[in-house]
Amino acid sequence: MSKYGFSTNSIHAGEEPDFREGATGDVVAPVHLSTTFARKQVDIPTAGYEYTRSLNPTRKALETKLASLENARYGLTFSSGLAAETTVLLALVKSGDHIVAFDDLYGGTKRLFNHIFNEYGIDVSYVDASDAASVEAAIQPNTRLVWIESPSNPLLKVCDIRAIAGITHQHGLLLLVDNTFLSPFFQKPLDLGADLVVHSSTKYIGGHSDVLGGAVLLADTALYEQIRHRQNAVGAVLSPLDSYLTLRGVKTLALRMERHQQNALSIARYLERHPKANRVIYPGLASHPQHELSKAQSSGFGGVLSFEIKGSVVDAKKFLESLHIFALAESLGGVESLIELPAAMTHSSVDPETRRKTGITDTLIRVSAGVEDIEDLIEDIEQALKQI
Ligand code: P1T
Repeated sequence: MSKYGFSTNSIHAGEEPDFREGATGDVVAPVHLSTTFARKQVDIPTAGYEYTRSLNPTRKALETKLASLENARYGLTFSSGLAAETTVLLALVKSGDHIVAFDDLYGGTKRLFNHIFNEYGIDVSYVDASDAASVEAAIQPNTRLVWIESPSNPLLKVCDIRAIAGITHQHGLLLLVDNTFLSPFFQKPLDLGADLVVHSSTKYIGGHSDVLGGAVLLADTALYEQIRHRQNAVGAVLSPLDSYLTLRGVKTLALRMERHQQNALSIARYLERHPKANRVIYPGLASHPQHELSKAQSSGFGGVLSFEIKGSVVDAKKFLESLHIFALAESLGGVESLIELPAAMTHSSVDPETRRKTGITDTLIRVSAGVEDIEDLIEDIEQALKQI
């Protein structure tokens, strides 16, 4: 583990200047666009590099950096969060296996389970993992993996990662935590007992809504080799230019996360007092059911909150379409504030009955607080709420 702090690692890890003979001492990791690497002798790849799908120096710099930020031994980066998830599943489960998954997950992750892996004989049970006992109750003899997000998307439910890791390991299973919402700055699931962390680095890690990517971080060598083998075999890798953009973005992660959180908390407090808002959900509010747990297992609450418009779907849409600064868009974690209607956008692939059961109502709005001036953000919300 590195002796340096989070910000120091986010800037320097994986990007130490190279002073060897012939090297130029770049302070920023060079972008290695070459798809292939020449060698002098048939049996000896130059510095271990053969072909960019297998290994690329720019991608490796990012993987080293992300591993240091999650206190992981190994990092792998992918062309998207879903590419990371797909590759992990290809490595960890086979036909006849069973997964216990949180019932509140990103809609695309549920689509991957229900529409793709189900067809290959992988069975998934969805449970409310914010109650750790329900995870244990769903374990079957063929269960291989427990898959959670904490906080979850879009309901910001928080799971007791330590407790679930305990249960998972008692049954000889693996625990995967999607840490996209808090980023390693606020939460390090491996330190809490998880076996694997996945990220959509499209979000806070990249931070600027200009690069799609995914990451897997872990400590176990055998698991790492399995996932790396599948990644190379299916080709789900992050490109050199996207690795560079992500390296550039992640250097300011600590600064951004502090501000995202500050703005999210201010917006949540404002909405809690507003007569046209209902059910404001943010783990940083004392009213959140797992506020104390969040404080115990994470060093912050993140930049995403959800709430309901007191009114109809038409009112919710009118509000969203009246905003000037908030972009009405999917995704989260960029410097710009984003807002969306999960039932119609990010979670439209989840069937309406499941949405209703899990609490994703048609008027639920998800906010990704950016890092703009908070006065401008509140004023924008205020004027849009006046339109309904
Ligand atoms: O979009 P992609 O980089 O493939 O990542 C998928 C993904 C995985 N995990 C979580 C928690 C996510 O939120 C996402 C992507 N989510 C959105 C695009 C969204 O607006 O919620």
